[in-house]
Amino acid sequence: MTTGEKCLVIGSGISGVGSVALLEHMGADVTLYDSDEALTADMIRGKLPEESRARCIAGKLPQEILETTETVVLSPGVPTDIPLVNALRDKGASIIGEIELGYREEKGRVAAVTGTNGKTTTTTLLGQIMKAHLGEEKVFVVGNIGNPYTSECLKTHADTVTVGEISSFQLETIRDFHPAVSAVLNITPDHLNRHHTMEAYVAAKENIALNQTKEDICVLNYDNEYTRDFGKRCPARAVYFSSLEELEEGYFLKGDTIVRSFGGCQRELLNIHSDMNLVGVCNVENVMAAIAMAESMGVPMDTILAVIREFKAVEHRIEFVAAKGGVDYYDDSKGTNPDAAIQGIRAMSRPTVLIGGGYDKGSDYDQWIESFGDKVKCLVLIGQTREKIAECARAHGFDRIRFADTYEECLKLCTQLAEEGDAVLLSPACASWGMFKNYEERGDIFKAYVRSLGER
Ligand code: UMA
Repeated sequence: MTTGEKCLVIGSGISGVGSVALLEHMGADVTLYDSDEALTADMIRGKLPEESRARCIAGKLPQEILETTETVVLSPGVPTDIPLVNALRDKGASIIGEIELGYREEKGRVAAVTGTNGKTTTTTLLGQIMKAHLGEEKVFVVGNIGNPYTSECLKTHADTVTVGEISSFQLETIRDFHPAVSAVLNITPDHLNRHHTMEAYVAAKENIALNQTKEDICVLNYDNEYTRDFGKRCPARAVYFSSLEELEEGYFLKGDTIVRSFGGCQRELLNIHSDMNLVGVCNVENVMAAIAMAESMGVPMDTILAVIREFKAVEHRIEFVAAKGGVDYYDDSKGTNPDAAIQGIRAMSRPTVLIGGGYDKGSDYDQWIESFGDKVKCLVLIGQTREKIAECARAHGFDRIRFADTYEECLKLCTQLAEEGDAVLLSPACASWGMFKNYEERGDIFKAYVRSLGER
């Protein structure tokens, strides 16, 4: 980045705001643009610190900016193939994402987690392990988890570790981003309206290892066909984990025990019931990935295991909320795609009233419906996808379906339908967009409702 370089940041969410501050620190001439017609330049300016001198533009981008921009920083939510981005690319502008920009100021080591599901839990756990090892002030947890990399990268130095949750959106626009250890937890269909094809989605995920070499580690799920296959082509040294098979080299689940096996030497690490507070096979996999990553970052096993024993579920991820009137309520609002929602159902051990539906990401719901088995006693549907899901459910012979027009109505209906001994699970298999600001808001409203319920 040269002083006075003309930079255009697209998107005035938290990534855009972080990018503007970093670019100004680097001496760039910055424009912050947001295509949302409902915003005004003043509203965008209001998101920036007072000292910012960035130009703010809402709605349509003036031709002059299009012509003169040298570097474009895309927020994750901005597709890389929209006409505006294509036009900027055609004019010769360099296009990067917010993660790449943050990485340019990185001075320490980086551990990066991607995957369709489990990213937040694994990133949070790994962050806590690294903090237990190095001290709070030497670890930064950034990325899709909700903390922009650009807001933290200037604090890094040779002894720090940055743990990043990196989405496929963010991986589309990296260039030099180079983690010492990466992980691809699993890949199942998601975000196909953005990536268009499964091939493009997989390629974006695999970008996490783009700049890695055999000196680096890439932790992969042996049970997922995409990630197992990637191990054969991955530029880093692949380290596998499996919840289904005993591995000669790697980490695996044997009965109720997580085992580490390398060089012909096996060690039993922990019992998944007595040593873990998390439920579900997906969490066993997340824990194995975090162990593998932490070990390769030089953390002693005793430290790793001590943190895992204390670690509680991440908010909104198969999170136990409360038992009311003999009904257990779980918030899995982060179950924003069918595969994540399947993990939610698998983790239930009671007849379950399930809340589904939301924003349409172009997902197929067949496997999710098939995973209901006898466990789901009723499916309560809300949002844009409700008819599509209901049609799919009926095609699979599942017709215990109820519709709700509002979220409030949906929550009340679930309480009426659930009997003592049942569970109510919010695990919608869809994004929250359109009805809520984000999945956190959807989960928070659910939890507030549950906590307000009396013991009937
Ligand atoms: N915008 C444009 N032009 C466009 C599209 C969007 O100007 O073509 C504008 C919107 O009007 C809006 C702004 O961009 O004002 C929003 O930017 P953004 O969607 O990138 O949102 P941020 O607030 O910057 O949050 C992003 C991530 N959002 C997305 O990927 C959609 C956050 O992940 C992430 O926590 C944050 O950066 C920090 O890294 C959220 C997410 O939903 C949690 N992620 C997806 C997921 O987990 O499934 C990938």
